[in-house]
Amino acid sequence: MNEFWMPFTANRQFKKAPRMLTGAAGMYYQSSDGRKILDGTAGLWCVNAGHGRQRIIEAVSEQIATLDYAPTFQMGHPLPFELAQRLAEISPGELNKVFFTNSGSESVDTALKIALAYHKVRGEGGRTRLIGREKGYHGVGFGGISVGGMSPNRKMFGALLPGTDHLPHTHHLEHNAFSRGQPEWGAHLADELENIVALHDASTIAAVIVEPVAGSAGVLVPPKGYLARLREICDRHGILLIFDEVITAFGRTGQRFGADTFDVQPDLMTVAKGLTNGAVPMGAVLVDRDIYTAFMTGPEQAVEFFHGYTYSGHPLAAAAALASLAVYEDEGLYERAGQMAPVLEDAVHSLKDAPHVIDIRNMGMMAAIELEPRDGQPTLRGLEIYRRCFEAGLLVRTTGDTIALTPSLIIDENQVGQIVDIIGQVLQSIN
Ligand code: PXG
Repeated sequence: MNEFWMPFTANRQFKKAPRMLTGAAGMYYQSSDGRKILDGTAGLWCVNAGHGRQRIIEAVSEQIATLDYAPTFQMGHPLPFELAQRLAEISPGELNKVFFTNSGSESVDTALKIALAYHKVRGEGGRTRLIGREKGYHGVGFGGISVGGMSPNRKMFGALLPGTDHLPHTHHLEHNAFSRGQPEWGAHLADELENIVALHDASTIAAVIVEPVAGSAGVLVPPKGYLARLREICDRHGILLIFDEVITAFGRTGQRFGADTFDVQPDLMTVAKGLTNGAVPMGAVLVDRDIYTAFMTGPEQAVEFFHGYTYSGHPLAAAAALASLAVYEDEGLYERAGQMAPVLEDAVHSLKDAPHVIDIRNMGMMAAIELEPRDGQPTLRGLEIYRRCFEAGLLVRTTGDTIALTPSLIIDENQVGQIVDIIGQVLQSIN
């Protein structure tokens, strides 16, 4: 029990009272004490089609028996080519070149490197600055934490990447509390990018990276018009716009991608999580065709981009991804997410008058309930709710004193009702 150094976990506390999951099917986990736990978080925002999907199990099982591993450096095997083509078909706009990674963090660092190298190959090597946003989460690589805006994830790790800057976040309860969907207030916060450009000069800025909906920070939905304004400013100054869709891709916003829902086209998009329904680690960067083309110069035998992972395009991951995408499409799960979104919205907003609630927000199949922190003890109320919900048979995420709900897209109305009932009861029962 003591040997596993658990990620993002209070290790000592957990090991005193472990919460162990031993099985999963559909919308439910099984816990080691034999209880059925309703999964309100799709694992960690990744099991979009629910657990234990037969088609994915079969695809991965067949693949491991056929070709367990093959390199993609100077060598190939069919599945990542097939998967890249599939992703190109469904991706918005011209995001039809695909670089494979093994996680969201690797996707982010890969996207940032593509952005820097893109400017370099075009003779604009002075564009080295990377702009993120306060409260942003872009994984835990050095690139991702440098553009990220979660201070606990940054402050222990030295100087980070030089030349980063951050947009202000958009979370202001005095203006946008209890918004249903996109807040009316806040598009002007995108204009801060103009100030950052004025400060550093456009010729030094390579890219801006944002989550269309900030997930880890507790479902911060972009104000109406905000993302379009970021796009305009980036265009005006030759800056690439990266959407980190590790959470928002594959149905989470009520359509395939956040870029579809918000109708704003990024130059690069990072994905992971739902790409394989969480079954095998895999990430990808979807890249605009023109960016890829800019690299395809020089002698044909020369490597164009010195980057990649042993497991880029891993056969098992690619098999899982192809099967997952097929499940999403064939079962109409993107449409279903769009249809269930108002159900989730109404359900969570019914908790408006529950004790401690200071904000409720939602977008697609994501919702958050923010609570007043206890005096002098921030996060403790959130932690207690997390524990109580688990005891009551419901898995939620809490980030600080915010409860995040991100169920699989297969959830039904009854289960949405159960989630909200349990949370309502727990809120009544704690101080
Ligand atoms: N970008 C975004 C937008 C993410 O949400 C990552 C990158 C990194 O992905 P990997 O696969 O390297 O973990 C993420 C990950 C939570 C939570 O509940 C969120 C994430 C991971 C774990 C927990 O807030 N997001």
